[in-house]
Amino acid sequence: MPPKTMVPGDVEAAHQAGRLLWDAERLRAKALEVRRDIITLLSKSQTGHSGGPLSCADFGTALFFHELSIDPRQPKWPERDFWHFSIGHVTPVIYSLMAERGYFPLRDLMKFRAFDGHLQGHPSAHDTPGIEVSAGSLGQGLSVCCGVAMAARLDRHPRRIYCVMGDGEQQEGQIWEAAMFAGHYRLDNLCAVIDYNRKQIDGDVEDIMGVAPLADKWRAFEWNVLECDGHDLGARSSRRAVTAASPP
Ligand SMILES: Cc1ncc(C[n+]2csc(CCOP(=O)(O)OP(=O)(O)O)c2C)c(N)n1
Ligand SMILES: [Mg+2]
Repeated sequence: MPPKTMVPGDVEAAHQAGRLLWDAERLRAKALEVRRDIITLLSKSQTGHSGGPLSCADFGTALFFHELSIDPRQPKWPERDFWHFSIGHVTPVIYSLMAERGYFPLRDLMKFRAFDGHLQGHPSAHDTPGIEVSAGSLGQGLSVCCGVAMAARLDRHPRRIYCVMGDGEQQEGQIWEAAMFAGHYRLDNLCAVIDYNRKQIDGDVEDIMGVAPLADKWRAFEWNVLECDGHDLGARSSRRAVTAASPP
């Protein structure tokens, strides 16, 4: 059965502060809107990546509309969870999730990569309120998130920290230093999500420089790893994906 279309009240509900904990039906409907936004903004701007954004659309919706405790009207809300897409090239999905959640108006998506807009091709903390850290150079995000997670622990701040990475990105050496750090220091407030879509720009990840067996590698770095279908919003697997993949 196709997901229901959004009812007007859902727009206001989507902009609420805190952790939304939406159920699978609402998540499916919102994920469809996110996919529509991605295609629309890419068609309008005639520039940008499509593959990575679309493969993040479903678990990304679970992250923003079920899991994260944030206040889109106050991006710097001191109590907020910290989220970061280390794969900066997936801005079409990042900006769609932000707009649908209420960080800025949906119409701004039509100015993706425009000189008179605030949505750069890669996320810029200087231009877009809500983007915590600029990104684009692969491999750096988990290190940033380790620092934020360690700081939260030292401050006794209850926030959780979420880092989204790509599978091709796993070829970057810096990720493994950060993985080792998180495992050693048992950063249990840190959750890493890897979009294992088996593709990167130049082709299949396994042909270019294989990352398999990826889950076993992370387990060897002392992480609690959960493998699931990031498009399946019904079986709680995407929800579990954004809550469980963290060091024990
Ligand atoms: C350090 C660095 N090297 C190369 C690139 C160019 N680049 C942008 S996206 C991408 C592919 C990344 O693959 P993956 O992590 O699987 O993301 P997906 O293509 O699946 O979205 C590359 C190599 C980059 N942004 N940063
Ligand atoms: Mg990939």
